[in-house]
Amino acid sequence: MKNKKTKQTQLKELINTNELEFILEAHNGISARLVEQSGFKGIWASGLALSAQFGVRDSNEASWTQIVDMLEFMSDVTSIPILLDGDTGYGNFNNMRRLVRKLEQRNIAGVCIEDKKFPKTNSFLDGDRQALADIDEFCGKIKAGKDSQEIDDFCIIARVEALIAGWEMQEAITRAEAYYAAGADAILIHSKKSDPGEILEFARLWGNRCPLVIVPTKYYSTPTKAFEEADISLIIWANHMIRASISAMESISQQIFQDRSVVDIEDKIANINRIFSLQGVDELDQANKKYLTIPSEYSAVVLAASRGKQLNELTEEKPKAMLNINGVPLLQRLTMEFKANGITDINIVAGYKSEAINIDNVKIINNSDYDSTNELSSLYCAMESFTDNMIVIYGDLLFRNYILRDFLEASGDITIVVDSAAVNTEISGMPDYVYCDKADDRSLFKQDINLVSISESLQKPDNSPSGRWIGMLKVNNDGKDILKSALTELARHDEFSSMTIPDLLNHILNMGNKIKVHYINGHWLDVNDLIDIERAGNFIKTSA
Ligand code: SPV
Ligand code: MG
Repeated sequence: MKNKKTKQTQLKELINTNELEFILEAHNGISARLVEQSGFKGIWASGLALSAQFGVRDSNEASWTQIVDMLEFMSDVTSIPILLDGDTGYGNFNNMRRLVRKLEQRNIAGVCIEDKKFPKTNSFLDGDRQALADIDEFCGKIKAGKDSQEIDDFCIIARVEALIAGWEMQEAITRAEAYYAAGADAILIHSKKSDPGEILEFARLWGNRCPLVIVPTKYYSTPTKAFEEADISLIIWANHMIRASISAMESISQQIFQDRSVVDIEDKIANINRIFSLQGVDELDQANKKYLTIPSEYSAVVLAASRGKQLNELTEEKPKAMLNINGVPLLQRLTMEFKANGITDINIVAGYKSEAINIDNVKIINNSDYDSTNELSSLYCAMESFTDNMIVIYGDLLFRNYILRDFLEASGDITIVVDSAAVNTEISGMPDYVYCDKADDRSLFKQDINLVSISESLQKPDNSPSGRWIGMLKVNNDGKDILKSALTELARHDEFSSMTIPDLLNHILNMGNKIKVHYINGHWLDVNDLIDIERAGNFIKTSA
């Protein structure tokens, strides 16, 4: 679980515990994450490392806003506090005030400033020649920083560079006292010596007046126990992540260059999934599931097993669904329509002259008993391919593209498309009259309409139907299971071989399920006879 304390409080506590604590350098988002994952309780945003990763010198060549921008990335991906190596505060007291406010806004826990002059250079470069800041001026900077902070626990650490610049121990103590009196939360005493002598001496003289922070870069071989015994509060491992990355990148880049191949380095470097995990890809996956409405993936089952006898010699060599309308087979148009709507899992139940169906990227399911069976048997053959979101459609259907697009968005477990304008129009095939609980009021708003029954003939002359089913239905959510169980049940029926989809729909209703109706007004046709072919040709010309 994430630490609930603010990052500022975490840092403050880290500095003030009686235990010796450690923070490690990081210089960008990914290194910051790695530091946290290793178990560190804090991050040192090193000026040396940050400027190095930009490829510039540690001499205030990177602007302070560039540094702060990087800190924002580092802070966003971590939950442990970041202590910024703020060099000299990037100017005078006024720059320091602004820095503190900007750091707080980016949730940085504290800043360490050193008593040198702007622009500073790294302490390990020409240390002796580095001019120290005037004590009073530096105290003013500390006070200004403390006065401008709005978060109580934001830490300002004063770094004493007297020993680096070649001054006596007394100068270091004098400065530390002044900085502490000015409000510093801790003193960082720095040394460039390879033994810890002067640091341990300083600690002894300081006598725990306030927390002491050290950077054992040069005197790294000192056993940690010695620092513990000297009552040091915080150790900064100040540059080890950037150095580790330089070594790794250097050797890998040289090897790739020499080998002219990456085969031998593949196992030596992090794999791509490791990058994804450090970037938090899993969190985005979870968030996608929570917040993004991903359109359901639909499949389609197209019933195309029949010959279409009324079309005589036109269907001698191919099934009706392969009839060319203005040069393109009906099934081809249908698959194009599906693909335009993102439906790529297309299952065509073929029967008569199935070998003539030469459509790319579709699955052909054979109903070998097509001659002696009807629609439900074909649908039954496709049962293995049923998916949770699925369109079932006749293969001889032509419709304007908005019809499928809108239908896919309609809600309901099982939904059918009903043309409310086609009640009285002359039709060639089965009329499939639909009776609904509400007539189509043709409003622009979505209506909640339920199917009451569907029949091939007018039920009662005075009970006019609400429309005609066009031969398109879909299932969502539980709809697939309902459809499957109804189909399985009817398959045991003696008359199953002669049953149609309307028989199935009525059975589903009789089982106590609801079927929703999506009304349209024209803009479709099916092809049953020669007149239909002419109408279809015109339909395509006018819909284009
Ligand atoms: C840094 O990490 O940038 C520091 C520590 O300031 S040192 O490089 O030792 O000066
Ligand atoms: Mg630095």
